[in-house]
Amino acid sequence: MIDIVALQLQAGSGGIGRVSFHRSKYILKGGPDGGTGGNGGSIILRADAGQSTLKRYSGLNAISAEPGKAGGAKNCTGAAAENVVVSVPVGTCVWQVSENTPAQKRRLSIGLEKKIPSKLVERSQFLLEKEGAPIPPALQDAAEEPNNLTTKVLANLDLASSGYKLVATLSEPGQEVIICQGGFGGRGNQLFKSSRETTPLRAEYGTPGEDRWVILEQQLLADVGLIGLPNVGKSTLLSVLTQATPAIGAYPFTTLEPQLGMLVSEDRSQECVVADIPGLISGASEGRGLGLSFLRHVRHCRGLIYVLSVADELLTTPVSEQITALHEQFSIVRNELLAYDKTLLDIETAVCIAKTDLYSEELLSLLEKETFADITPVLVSAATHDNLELLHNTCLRLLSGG
Ligand SMILES: Nc1nc2c(ncn2[C@@H]2O[C@H](COP(=O)(O)OP(=O)(O)OP(=O)(O)O)[C@@H](O)[C@H]2O)c(=O)[nH]1
Ligand SMILES: [Mg+2]
Repeated sequence: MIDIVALQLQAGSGGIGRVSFHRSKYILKGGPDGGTGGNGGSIILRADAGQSTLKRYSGLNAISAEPGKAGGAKNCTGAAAENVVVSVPVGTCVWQVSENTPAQKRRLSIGLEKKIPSKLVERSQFLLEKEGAPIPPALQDAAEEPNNLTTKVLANLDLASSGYKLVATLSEPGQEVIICQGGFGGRGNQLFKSSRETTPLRAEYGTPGEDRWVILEQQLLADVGLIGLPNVGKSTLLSVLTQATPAIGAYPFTTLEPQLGMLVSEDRSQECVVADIPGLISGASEGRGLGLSFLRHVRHCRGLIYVLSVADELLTTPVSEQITALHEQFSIVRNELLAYDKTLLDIETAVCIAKTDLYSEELLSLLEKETFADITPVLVSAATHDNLELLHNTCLRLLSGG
């Protein structure tokens, strides 16, 4: 799943203003008639309910809109360029890495929802020695290119503490953000005519388009996340709680990407999106196993369910060891969450002990009295569906805020 990409977004600059003078059969040198350039195309991000991933933007480095056309003679205004609409999945966050000067000016003065009016935009002029002389090139103003945003770095990036700015969140279908506004067309020499300046040889450059490097991050919009060590039975629980059909395997790291399923209350009045998160291991915060990049997705969950189970090889050991192992699992997962982002510990939590069909009566009766950080665990078997309804209700309880 491609859920994070870095891209340069470049709006088009405005078309250059024209220096020209009216010519006709009987008038050799008429008044100035250089037209204004057209506006550059803007880049608009739009949340599209039909878009499920950011995959189409992976491997792309830049998306640009065209510049406006130059102004023409005879007071012709250059054509404006088309806007470019970039469709992203609902739930996409836009983090800014760098921006050029016009991009910064609008962001700080107007915000990205609105366009900056032309009167607030700085313009620069050029002066020709004579009509038809070459136009000196305009100064360039580009956003600084980041040099460290490889796919691997992106996958493990903790955006919240990266220093990048969250500039927009597209959470509603159809929501739009003008992420880069196109430049304005430069005025032609016709507009500089005055009683003192009857033959102006000056006109304006088009203003530069906004240029931004951004990271687009797709948030999985899950209500409840299932977290735990590899192989504890998270995907199996998702498959029995919801209609989802995740891969299930008798080995660690079967799940490589978060999976979602929809759980519906019996009276169909409530829906809860449950996410099965790949297994965490001790040291995941230092990049071991699959790392912790997936925890990015649980940050917005209403509730987290820690899934614990006794590993097959411990099923024949004394029950006290089994219980100790469960407590160890709980603290490993908790410590990894803490290392990733301590605010994850503020999310409403439940504990589920899975695979109870495999356990001895003795273990089960002791587990009934056990608590994990003061939380009474729900004892469940996905194989026999024992207590499944209780877990089902736990998800709905977390959804409605505990
Ligand atoms: N007997 C029994 N086996 C179970 C139960 N739940 C899961 N298992 C088995 O446990 C193994 C791991 O299950 P998964 O659901 O893939 O575990 P996971 O936590 O998603 O694992 P990762 O994706 O690797 O993190 C599989 O062989 C399952 O068949 C259960 O309730 N009873
Ligand atoms: Mg799994």
